[in-house]
Amino acid sequence: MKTTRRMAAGIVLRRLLIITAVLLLLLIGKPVANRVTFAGATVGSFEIDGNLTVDHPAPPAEPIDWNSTPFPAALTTFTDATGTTDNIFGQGSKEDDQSTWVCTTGSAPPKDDVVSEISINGATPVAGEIAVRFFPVGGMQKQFLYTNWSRLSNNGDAHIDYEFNQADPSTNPASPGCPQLPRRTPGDFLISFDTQNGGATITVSAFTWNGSAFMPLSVGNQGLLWDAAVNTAASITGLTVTGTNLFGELALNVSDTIGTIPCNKVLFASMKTRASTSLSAEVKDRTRAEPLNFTIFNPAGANASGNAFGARIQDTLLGLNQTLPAATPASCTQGVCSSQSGPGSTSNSNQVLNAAVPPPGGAVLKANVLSASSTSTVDPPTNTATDTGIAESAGVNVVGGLVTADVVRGVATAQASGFNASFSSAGSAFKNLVVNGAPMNNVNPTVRSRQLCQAPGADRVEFSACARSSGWRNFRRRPRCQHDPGSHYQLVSDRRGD
Ligand SMILES: [Ca+2]
Ligand SMILES: [Ca+2]
Ligand SMILES: [Ca+2]
Repeated sequence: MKTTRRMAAGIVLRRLLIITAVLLLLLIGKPVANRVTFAGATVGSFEIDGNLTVDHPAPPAEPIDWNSTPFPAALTTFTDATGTTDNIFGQGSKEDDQSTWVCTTGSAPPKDDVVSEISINGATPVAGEIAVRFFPVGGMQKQFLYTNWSRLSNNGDAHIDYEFNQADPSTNPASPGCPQLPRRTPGDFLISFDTQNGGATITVSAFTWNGSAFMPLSVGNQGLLWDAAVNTAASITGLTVTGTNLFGELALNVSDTIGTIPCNKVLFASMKTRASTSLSAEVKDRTRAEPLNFTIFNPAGANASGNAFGARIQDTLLGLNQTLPAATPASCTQGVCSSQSGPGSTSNSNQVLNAAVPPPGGAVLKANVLSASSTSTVDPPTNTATDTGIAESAGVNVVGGLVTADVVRGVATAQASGFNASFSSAGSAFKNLVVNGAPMNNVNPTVRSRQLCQAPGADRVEFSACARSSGWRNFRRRPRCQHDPGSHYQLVSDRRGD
């Protein structure tokens, strides 16, 4: 042949999903309607009463407690073990001197052993929580921090720390013996919860690290700028154990005490216990350091969108550029599209029977059915935005038998909350796939799976499944975007010859 002929025939199945969840912090809150329905102490419209239950008829939603549903504040949770597998500090580790820290495993003293005993509305128990939100006080938005803890034994007072560090432990460890926790840098801060007389007296104090020592910060008056309580009833709903002074909670007006924490600030938070009130005392138990979550629950500001198509055929030689089935709705530029803003669900689907490209004959692509659907959902109970696209092709024949399949089915689900993004291709499958005359094993792709097959005759066939989704956190200032690898799922046949 005097010229090189090239035929490239295209894409049997391509799937692309983009999902974004945009959760906006509403700086202008509504006035609390009816606070008198709760007789106990509140700070930041949070029930500080030593239990987890909302103790007033709801609605109104305020004031809140740990089992408020939905819980209207960003939540960071900690779990912790007890017994010989517990992550603890070794002997001689002093709170105020990270050079002495040794992180090891073993049993913490029972009174200093934080344990996962807090089960919110029947969920898997946790050892402690930190929540952050803005709430109006006298018409001004103030930032509040709410925390709780649970421990193994009430045989002694509780000395619980919540430490907030700017360094990432994976790059800046606390000490050679304790790479699990972050090294302190100036501006880090510590909030301490100390009981006396079995919980009859509680002291909340705050400190900031100046580079070499913790300096005290004023937290103002109890009942006004902070309040705290332990459980005085031996049995409370949501605590998986029985006994007083095994659960504690505090609320702190951050804005008017230690200063508002910028929501775009990356902070790692951890819980620790101390042998006594003094900051030079030994530290005992510890949790993992977790990224502090600033995500605000606001499904009204979330959006889910995505699209799907059964086949896209592009062939420059023949001048083909077609997506099947056709756009639904007509404004959709890439197959079947759906989009949902705010709570609810939207779905679209379309199909084409006996597809032949180009007609007649379908030399590039023939298929009995090409169908596609896309469903977008914003779900307030789970605080997630989800798009699921499904593309199905039956009786597929590409380029005169180069690729044949009884069924090609692609399912892609992308999900984003304010903090996490995930992708799943569960449900995707090929049936009786034959490439260039060679039968291929049926393939069931999974998340981010990638398989490369070299078929006889040097034709290249690639199967891939990956996801692109984005979730946003720290919405108040500069959003930080989290990306998973992109979302497409495709079977490509590319044949070249003389
Ligand atoms: Ca309560
Ligand atoms: Ca531990
Ligand atoms: Ca523990």
